[in-house]
Amino acid sequence: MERLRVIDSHTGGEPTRVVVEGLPDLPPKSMLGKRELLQRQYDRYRTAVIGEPRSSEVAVGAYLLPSESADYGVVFFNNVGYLGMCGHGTIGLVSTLAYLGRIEPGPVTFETPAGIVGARLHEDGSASFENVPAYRYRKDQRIELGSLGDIVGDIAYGGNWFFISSVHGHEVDIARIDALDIFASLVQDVIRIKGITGANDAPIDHIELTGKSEIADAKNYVRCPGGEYDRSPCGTGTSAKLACLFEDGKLVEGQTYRIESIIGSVFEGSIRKQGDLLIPTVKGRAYVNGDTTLLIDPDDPFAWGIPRA
Ligand code: PYC
Repeated sequence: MERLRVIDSHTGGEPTRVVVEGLPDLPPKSMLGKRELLQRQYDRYRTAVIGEPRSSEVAVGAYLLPSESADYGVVFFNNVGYLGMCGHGTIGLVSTLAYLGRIEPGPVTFETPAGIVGARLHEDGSASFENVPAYRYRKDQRIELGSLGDIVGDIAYGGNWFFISSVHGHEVDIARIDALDIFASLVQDVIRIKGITGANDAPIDHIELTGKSEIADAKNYVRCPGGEYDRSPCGTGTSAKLACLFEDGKLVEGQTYRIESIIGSVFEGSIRKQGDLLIPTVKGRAYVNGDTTLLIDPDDPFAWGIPRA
């Protein structure tokens, strides 16, 4: 029987399951190398940890790994593959390390496949992270949706690739979640079919629809690559949005921007300039809600998860 110790948390409603013990040895030094090996040789761990029947499609996983260039290494993954970075997951990871007694309030660094991310556990239990540089790749990209007309938005990077639109004709409200899911899924399909990409042909795998908020500066609906919507305001999506606002002159350096998720949780973000680079900081709060040992029983036909259609 294989055993994996996982710590569960949620950040503004979005779950993160951190694997802290039980993974096989991953010899490559960099997180990019470790991610490639995980993908090629050990993908069954991803489906065992966050797939059904143990977990759910919405969960994001994180392998906590040793790093030579930061305090910890991390590779994030979801129901369909691996992420370059994950903002809510980073906040969840900081809370997980605090729960394990491995960090005190103060700074901590992570090596991710997207680059080094600095984070901080605050005295009040909240956490923030200074992300990899964010940028807008294309402004006002028009996408034709056939009989539904066109949608215009920005293509931007915040550790993952986003198509971000605030003029989409939909109310960003949890009561409209089915319509938002169907619409964003269509936008995602058209983007893929038309070959619209980020820089260096990177797939745009997150769709971000922004609307009005009564408690923050804006409200976010974000569709993730596996078809689930982010319950949090999305840390990498917030980073990409901050870069677009900054480029449009709607946000100045150091100004706090508050963004509400589709379920009402809030992140705060701001931009710092470093030369020509835009460095976003995003702050939120996670709660640890599980400390579990997963058992992989060789007799269990679904020990490694239920294969996705
Ligand atoms: O918070 O960056 C994020 C994120 C990406 C996918 C789900 N959450």
